[in-house]
Amino acid sequence: MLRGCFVWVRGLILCGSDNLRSMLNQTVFHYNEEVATALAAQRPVVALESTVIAHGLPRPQNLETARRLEQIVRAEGATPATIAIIAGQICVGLDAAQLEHIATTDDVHKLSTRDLAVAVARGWDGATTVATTCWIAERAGLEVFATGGIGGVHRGALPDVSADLPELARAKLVVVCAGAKSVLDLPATREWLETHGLTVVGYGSDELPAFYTRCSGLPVDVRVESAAEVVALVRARRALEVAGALLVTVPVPVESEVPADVLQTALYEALNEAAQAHIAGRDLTPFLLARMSEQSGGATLKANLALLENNARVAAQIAKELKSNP
Ligand code: PSU
Ligand code: MN
Repeated sequence: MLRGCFVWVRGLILCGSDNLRSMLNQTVFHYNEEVATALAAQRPVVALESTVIAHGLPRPQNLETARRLEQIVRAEGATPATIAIIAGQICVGLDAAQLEHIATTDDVHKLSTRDLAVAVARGWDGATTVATTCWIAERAGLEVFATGGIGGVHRGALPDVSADLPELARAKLVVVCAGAKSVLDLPATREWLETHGLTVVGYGSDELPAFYTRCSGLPVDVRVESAAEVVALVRARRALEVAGALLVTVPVPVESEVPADVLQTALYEALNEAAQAHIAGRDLTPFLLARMSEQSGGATLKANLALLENNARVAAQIAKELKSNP
């Protein structure tokens, strides 16, 4: 079950830093066959994260969603690469048993940037956050990554800033998300993105979406209406060698949006409970998401599933457009 498929997707005739990169790929990353074949053939691939599966969604919806996201990417004509660490191996693309393992096993670690080398050294099983998925996807030769909502600056006195943000500032990927989670301090998160030079794209939107809702009152940097327009931005960024991820933010589909009053009540209840129970660090985000789902009678969960599916679809369309129009 743990056998990765050791297929080297980089060309053999490489020189200089490409050669080093290739050696790193060969020893560190384990591609499943579907992903290796797609990369070798220059076909579009979409990276998917696994923390949302292991820690962000309840069972059994988590495994169903993991499988559905992969199917949506395939239906759009791209290849899904769900990323996780299995027994200390960095897996780019999981087989059915590995996906089930990540979704149904209790001691799967939530791995952010600081944990990655520890997980490899200790042979852990771990789910990758946006931060670690970015780190891996970029080095594995992927260009597009779909997630739900990125981490950001949390509310409260302690400056709790998700490692997602600095990793996004370093990556060169296209990251498709529904904005930052409403549990966060959204204005502070927006400022952080601006300070670090991350371009925020609104996909059919003038405002940064707020995950469960379509609007935040905060502006995006540029609005686009199509995957082709995103690709035009990617090409300009590559020509200019601009660093940082291109953050493509897609509002949750309107029929799945959580009404503002339901959201406010659920959010404040969840934040209060987290403060009283001294929930902090890596446990905070999963706690808030789970409590809000209970408080809202499942409305936030429904929105979460809908936006994940929507983002996977948009990411696959962008990945396809990038390959069809090089
Ligand atoms: N968005 C979701 N569900 C999630 C997450 C984001 O809809 O579970 C996860 C992502 O993996 C993200 C992480 O990287 O939460 C951020 O956690 P933290 O705030 O602890 O950095
Ligand atoms: Mn944190």
